[in-house]
Amino acid sequence: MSIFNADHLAALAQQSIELPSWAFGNSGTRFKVYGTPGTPRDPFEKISDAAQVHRYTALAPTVALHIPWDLSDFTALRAHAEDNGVALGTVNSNTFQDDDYKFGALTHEDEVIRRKAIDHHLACIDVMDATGSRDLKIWLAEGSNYPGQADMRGRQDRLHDSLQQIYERLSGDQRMVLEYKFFEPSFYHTDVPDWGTSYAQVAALGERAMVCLDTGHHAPGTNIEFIVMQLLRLGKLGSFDFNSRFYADDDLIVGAADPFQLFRIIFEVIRGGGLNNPDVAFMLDQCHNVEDKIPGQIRSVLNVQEMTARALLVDREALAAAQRSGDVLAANAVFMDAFYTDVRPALAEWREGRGLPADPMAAFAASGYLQKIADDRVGGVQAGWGA
Ligand code: PSV
Ligand code: MN
Repeated sequence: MSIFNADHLAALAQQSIELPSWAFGNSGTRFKVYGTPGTPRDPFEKISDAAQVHRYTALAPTVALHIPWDLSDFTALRAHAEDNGVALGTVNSNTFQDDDYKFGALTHEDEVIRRKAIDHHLACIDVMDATGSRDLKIWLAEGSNYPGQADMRGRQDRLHDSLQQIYERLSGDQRMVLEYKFFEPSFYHTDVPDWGTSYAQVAALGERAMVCLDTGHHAPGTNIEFIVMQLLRLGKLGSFDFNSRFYADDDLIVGAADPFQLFRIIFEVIRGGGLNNPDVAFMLDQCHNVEDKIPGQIRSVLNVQEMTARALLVDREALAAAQRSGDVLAANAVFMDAFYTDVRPALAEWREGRGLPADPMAAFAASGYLQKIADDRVGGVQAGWGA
């Protein structure tokens, strides 16, 4: 008999995780970006690679784009995605790689530069119209490095005005999600450093503006699942950027550094009604600097699936009873029992029953796809940061 009941299986069958197009390009640190044979040279090849992840896992039906890295003929890119069994997802804006933005973009003191940054976001919404994407994700690299350098209050006011202009351009079911990050590239103050600032800014806009929580964007030791709980409680958790970290914004494979944290986060998602809720997008935001990119993404979505399965196994009734009676150790034991359950054999069996490979990592490795793209993709410039 399976450890999963029908409700668990229905939840697992519905799960979908969006992949970042940039995970398929080369990436690295400020010291070195390593190239890999077969790395995509354009957005079309990135989509082809992303489609492999969905093919072996049935977990990743959409791919997020980054503008301008993925600028292309979006009608053709959309058709290419559909031909490969996936769809285009969240559009990410980029105001962090242009000289004009050294002192800010949506917060800039200079109205000409601020206008340019707003217009970039309006152009991203044009892209969403062409791709059929619902969400515009905004992450801002702005802030300052030295006390006294910037008028922090004035920058919040300009940020509100800029976001308002962008928000007004959204139509239909389009949404904006505002991502926060506590530091980097600015080291003294950041204009959207935490969930509270993101919440304050999006709450001032309206219902279609939400918060994006990137799991790598908090100070070490932060109780991220508390933030998840609070944002769900407030109806403002729009999306996750999943990844894991040992130190700062490491962008490692989700669940690699701290599987227990991922379990705790997903438990709060389930408890708060956020699992398989279209209002809460599950995305990855990762870089594969030293490992193969496609298997890195397969491993990532499987890690999310595995921790979801474990979190679904928490006996919520027993937990509530223990909490009510003040039985600290019993409550903790109920929680830990689910976390320590090895769900891998049951998931493998369930996958096979759905016509999927029991072991997607092994099946992809056996397919020869990595060798094929290494042989086929000769010449051209490999995609990486900046393309
Ligand atoms: C910033 O660190 C971030 O998390 C944002 O989501 C960006 O869009 C992404 O990384 C890619 O640079
Ligand atoms: Mn992110």
